[in-house]
Amino acid sequence: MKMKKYTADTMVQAMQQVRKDFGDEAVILSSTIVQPKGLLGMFRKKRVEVVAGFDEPAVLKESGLPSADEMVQSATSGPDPSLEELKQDMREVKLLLKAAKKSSSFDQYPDSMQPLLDRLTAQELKPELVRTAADRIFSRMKEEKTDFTEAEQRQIIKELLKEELADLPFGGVNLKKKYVNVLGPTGVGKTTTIAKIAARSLIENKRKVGFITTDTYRIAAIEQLRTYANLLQAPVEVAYTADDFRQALEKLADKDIVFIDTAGRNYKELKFVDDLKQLIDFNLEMETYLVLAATTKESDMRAIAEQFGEFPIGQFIFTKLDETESIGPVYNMVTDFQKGIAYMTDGQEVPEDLEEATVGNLLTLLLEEGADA
Ligand SMILES: Nc1nc2c(ncn2[C@@H]2O[C@H](COP(=O)(O)OP(=O)(O)O)[C@@H](O)[C@H]2O)c(=O)[nH]1
Ligand SMILES: [Mg+2]
Repeated sequence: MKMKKYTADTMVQAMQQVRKDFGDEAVILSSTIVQPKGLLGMFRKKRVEVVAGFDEPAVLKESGLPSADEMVQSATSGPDPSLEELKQDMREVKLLLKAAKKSSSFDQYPDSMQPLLDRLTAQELKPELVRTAADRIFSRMKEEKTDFTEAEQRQIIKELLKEELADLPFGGVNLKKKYVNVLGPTGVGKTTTIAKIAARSLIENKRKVGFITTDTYRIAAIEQLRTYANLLQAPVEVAYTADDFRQALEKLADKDIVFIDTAGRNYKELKFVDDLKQLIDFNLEMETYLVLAATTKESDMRAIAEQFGEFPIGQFIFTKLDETESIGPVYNMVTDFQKGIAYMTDGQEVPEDLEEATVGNLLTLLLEEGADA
């Protein structure tokens, strides 16, 4: 077997050289990322080292990995390596292959950046954004000719992510609009969340609160809202029709803030969109929130947000942050749909488990929560 070592900037370039010399039949025996040595080595590009071979027996082609026995027979030049040595090499090759499969595509950045990049990837932040962040950190390091601690790197990412959120509204009810309306799929926590917000408005802001529910599909849903409202000694009006809704508005005329609960329906169906538009007067001075559970798959959240595109959604509310480790999708939704967050909730306790959203607390969750540095 002929073997040759290649060094190149990227794996693709290395493979091109291999193919030029050996054609498509070449076997890659090992591939290693080489970090240039020395203090400033980290600022130099990493190189890829590939050992390729050709003229292997058929068995090898099938297995995809060179077998030690075959290699002993085919190693024609130089002193014969012992079987043990070859077996050891084989194990290393296997480990390398495994590592190559697992490693992120962020190999070109210094080792000191890997923990943070791993975290952002684990958070399921968009890969393009992680790469932009990585480039920014790395170019600052090069400018200042110094390595940064993880805390310093986090600061740079924070600035970047903050810029992306700069123009979006964050924070909860401003108490200027009388009506607060929550939309969203079933079970995400709409009813629980308005109970929490209402309790805060009553207890902290001393506002007179009332409720209207249009979720009349299940008796239990009305009872659930009544239970919370009773605790707050606040009235609940049930609206089955647009007329009921208008009457409810009149009955609650003396309230400072009125919370409107809705049923989760499939708003891809135009009929439900129309029903809700008929029922609720969206021209009122109203804040309309789309409630999403942070536990929902990002692709499903997107589909839901699109479904609700017919409604004048001002901000998102994200619930169930206590039940997920990855906050990236929350961030991705905010930037992609260009909507800020009013509240985030992290538990079932009313009214405790509710937090007004700020850019700061979103970024803390994303970058710092649970981090050991
Ligand atoms: N773990 C967790 N559960 C929540 C949270 N918010 C709501 N829930 C629970 O989710 C379930 C559905 O809530 P509900 O308010 O009835 O959802 P709705 O159908 O959208 O009105 C209930 O068991 C709530 O206690 C949250 O932030 N964290
Ligand atoms: Mg409900």
